[in-house]
Amino acid sequence: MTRAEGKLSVAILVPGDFNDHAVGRIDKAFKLVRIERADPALVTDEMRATVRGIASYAGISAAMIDALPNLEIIASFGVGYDSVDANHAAKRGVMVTNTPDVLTEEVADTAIGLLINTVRELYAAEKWLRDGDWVEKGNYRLSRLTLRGRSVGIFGMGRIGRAVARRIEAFGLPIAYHNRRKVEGLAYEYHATLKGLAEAVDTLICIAPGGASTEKAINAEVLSALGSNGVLVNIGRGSTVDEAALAGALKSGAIAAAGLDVFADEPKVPQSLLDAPNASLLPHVGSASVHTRRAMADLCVDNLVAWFTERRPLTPVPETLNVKAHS
Ligand code: NAP
Ligand code: 8YV
Repeated sequence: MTRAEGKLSVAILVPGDFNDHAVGRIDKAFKLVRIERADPALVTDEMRATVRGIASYAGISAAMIDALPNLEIIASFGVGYDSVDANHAAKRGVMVTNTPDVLTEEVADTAIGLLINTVRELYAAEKWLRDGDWVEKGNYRLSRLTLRGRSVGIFGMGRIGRAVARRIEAFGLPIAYHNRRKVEGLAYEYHATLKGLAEAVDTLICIAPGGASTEKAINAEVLSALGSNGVLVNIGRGSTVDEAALAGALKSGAIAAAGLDVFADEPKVPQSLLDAPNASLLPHVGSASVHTRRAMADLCVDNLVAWFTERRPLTPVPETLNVKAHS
């Protein structure tokens, strides 16, 4: 490895839009290469010959990995990496890293904000005030729903799920959860199936990863098990919810309300959800504060620096744990 004026002679490809702080650090430490999007058709011969790392928000497909024969590492920005083909990366001997922990508390805060907004209609109440309706028409209506008396189920009791659970405990509400495996030493009630969890609670918070194993797991059957007083909050991935079934359940009253930060085809949101008065919708802002995005950017770039200076990643994803650095 050669260093010229503190810069590593390693080309890092950054597809599309990316965090400014991360771009600044990559430009300082490496040879920054920009491309409009992570599309193999846009990869030039020079990129093919020189690119050894990718830093990205967006998806990296198997074809994109194959288009870069000298690729060693994909530093994905975010803890969820369902849009990166990590199994293919592992087969090709390419390391994949993500940004766990540094966003956990921020995303848990957002989940709680979204839950309260969904149940107590804070956005609609503020709009009532701003539109002059308080003066013109009187008090905002009483919210039909309340957190009082609710029982909460967490789908995905991982790092963020546990941070959400700690906050819910402070509200005095009982907590249960569903994962594929029971978490040893965790006192909350465990359900081996998602349907079983939905039957046991009236408030379901999803913070499970996306991908094949959770695809449309929250379907009509699970929503009907949640019941007519049911509230769904999804801050995990949009792909985990059958959105057509959810819109139907919100319209028919099969569940009472939903709060969604994530959607299956972002930034597109189905009209049926936009039209639902009992849905509270956010544009994927779970981790979106300057503070937390900077910490994520630093961890993303620190992974690249550690890989190219010390030949080790800081936060590898499980699929590529055994990938070794070429010496
Ligand atoms: P984590 O610590 O890996 O937790 C994931 C949890 O989900 C684990 O407890 C896991 O347990 C469970 N799980 C995984 N696959 C499952 C399946 N098929 N069925 C049931 N449970 C399953 O991850 P984290 O740091 O908490 O992050 C979780 C997810 O949140 C990310 O992957 C990302 O998609 C999402 N996220 C969203 C935002 C946002 O802005 N909205 C921000 C950050 C993260 P088992 O392995 O035992 O099943
Ligand atoms: C980010 C996220 O919005 O970390 C995740 O999994 O969903 C969010 O924190 C996203 O990764 C930025 O592209």
